[in-house]
Amino acid sequence: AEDGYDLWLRFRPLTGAALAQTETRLGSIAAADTKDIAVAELSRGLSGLLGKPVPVLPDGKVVLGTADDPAIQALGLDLRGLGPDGYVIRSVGDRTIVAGGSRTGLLYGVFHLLRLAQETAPLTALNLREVPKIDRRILNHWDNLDRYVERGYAGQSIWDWHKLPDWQDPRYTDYARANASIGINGTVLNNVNANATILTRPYLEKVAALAAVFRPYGIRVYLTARFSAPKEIGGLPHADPADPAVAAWWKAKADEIYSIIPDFGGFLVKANSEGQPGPQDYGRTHADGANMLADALAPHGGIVMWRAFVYSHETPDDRAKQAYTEFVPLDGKFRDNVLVQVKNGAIDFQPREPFHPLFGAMPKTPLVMEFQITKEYLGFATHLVYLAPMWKEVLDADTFRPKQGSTVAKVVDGSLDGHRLSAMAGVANIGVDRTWSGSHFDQANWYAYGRLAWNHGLSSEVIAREWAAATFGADPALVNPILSMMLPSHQAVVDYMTPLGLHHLMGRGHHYGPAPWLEGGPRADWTSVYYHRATRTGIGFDRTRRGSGAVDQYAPIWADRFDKVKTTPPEFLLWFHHVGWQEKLATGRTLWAELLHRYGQGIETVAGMRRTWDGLKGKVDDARWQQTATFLSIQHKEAQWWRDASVAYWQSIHGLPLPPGEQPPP
Ligand code: GCW
Repeated sequence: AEDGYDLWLRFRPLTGAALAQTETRLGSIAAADTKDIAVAELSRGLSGLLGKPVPVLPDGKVVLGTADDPAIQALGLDLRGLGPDGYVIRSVGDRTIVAGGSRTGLLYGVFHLLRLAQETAPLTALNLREVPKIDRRILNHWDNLDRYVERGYAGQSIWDWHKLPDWQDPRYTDYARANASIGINGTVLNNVNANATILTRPYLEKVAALAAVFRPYGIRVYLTARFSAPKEIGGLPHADPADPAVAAWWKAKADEIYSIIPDFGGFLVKANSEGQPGPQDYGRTHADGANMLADALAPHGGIVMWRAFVYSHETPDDRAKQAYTEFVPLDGKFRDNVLVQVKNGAIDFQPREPFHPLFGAMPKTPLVMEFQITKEYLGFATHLVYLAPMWKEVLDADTFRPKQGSTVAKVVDGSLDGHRLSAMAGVANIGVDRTWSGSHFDQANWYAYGRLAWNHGLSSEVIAREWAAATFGADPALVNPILSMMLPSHQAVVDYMTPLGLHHLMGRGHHYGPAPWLEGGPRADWTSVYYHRATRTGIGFDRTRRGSGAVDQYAPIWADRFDKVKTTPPEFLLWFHHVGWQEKLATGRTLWAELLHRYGQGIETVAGMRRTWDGLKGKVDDARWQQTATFLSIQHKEAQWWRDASVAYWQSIHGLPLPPGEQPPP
């Protein structure tokens, strides 16, 4: 049965013209090194597509090699500038050459060729050259050592620490294959809310075993380092970065790690955020803490990714402003193997946020984009939400720093400020569920993340097409309707949960379902009323110069635009402004009527997705069809729940009747 375990690497037999073409063009393989993993992957994929074993022959049709293989050099292709990860795919006569800058690049090239074959794209006259735009394309697992995954909706962690290092679950290899197939080349194994135990010798040996499984696939491991580890597992009285004994402990720890994992990637750190320990506990700065770790890793080529997701209990200032306030003064103070990791928006992975104002504001520091693949605030695994459009919106945003055309993507890929290091991080949606991701369509978000980390210039639609063809089959009668469900799904969730710039109205703690009424509790910014500020007369967070002033963390051109209702994009209206319920918007509706309209649109889009999926019954295998149909019905019900709960609550505040034409909930 189709249970989703194979992800987008299904390789079910082709038929008709696609089969004939693949057989003619890719029916056999030649390789300088027949033991290379790229040969194994190509042969596995093609054998599936052709429904029979694909031979490896001296004069095979598909020629695999790296730029330093004499057989490849003899072909006279231009292989300059490929770097280790780049590759070329070229049709030469009746042969197809795949040449990688290294074995990793070759592996990526092979997966690209397989993708073309799965998509039933033309396989003649191929002339492709690919080099990734970002060097470190990393997954962040928020996996605890007891296998609980923080914000994970796909079951337990796939890391079975108890049985490692001796037992290496075959699933680890499948994980590596899936990641390599989309260009992911790094993984942080443990939660940013870290447990120092992972840095003890027995656990490092488990980590080394995983690293050994991943290495042939070009994937390095990284770990989250708990800042207080010297105290907790090192026997030191404190973890003050200014104390040479603390620095020496980290240095020895780094040496130990590299002695068993020579290609270890480095550390990710969440410090002085949400109760985590950090340098500020000792009156030091984020830079002091990051630099100490960076010095320990530098001799081995390791890096530090220091998170900017900080906000403090004691600071009464607008939470959206705090990361910028703390980090901008530190620009230029970090070692050159430190990167600062910034979430796409300034609050917290909301269905939609304006780009984080730190992008463009720290030109001397390489910034890592942190996206959340797991759908914490997005309905978890049962809501079908394709996230590429949301990520693209942020990547394509123009920071106007220092001038027009300075997109967030160019900040992150390092091209704007000439940084040597560049990285993107995606908080993984992976667990032991048979689908890996909690649902069939959530696999698309893992896939899209990898593809965008490789090339942020790809469109959401192109990525969705690739994924849908590989996952469900290349027939346009399947792919087109599936795309018509995926592409509007992000706007739909924004509309039925938090339209017009509303944010953080989800239930406390779990962040599932509507709770705009949330107030009280330990801290103001863990309530909903903090964010929507609804009163009898109006709603929205005033972040203008008359309010919190957050607008001035953006380049002047944005600041001026966000400062006025008229020039604020409607999708961010209530993010930046407190607006009267009865105020007329550009759409001609009052704000109250516009909210109702948007809730309704979101629900209608989901209803449309259901109808489309119903039309695919019989065209998709029963198992995947049934699960998706059921999940869509949950999503539909919950979209209505979001509207009804929100509307009832807003009415309890302002007492207005429903706008004409709107029906009360049944
Ligand atoms: O989004 C919030 C989550 C926390 C998470 C934190 C973070 C890992 O609710 O679960 O902790 O962000 O990103 O550090």
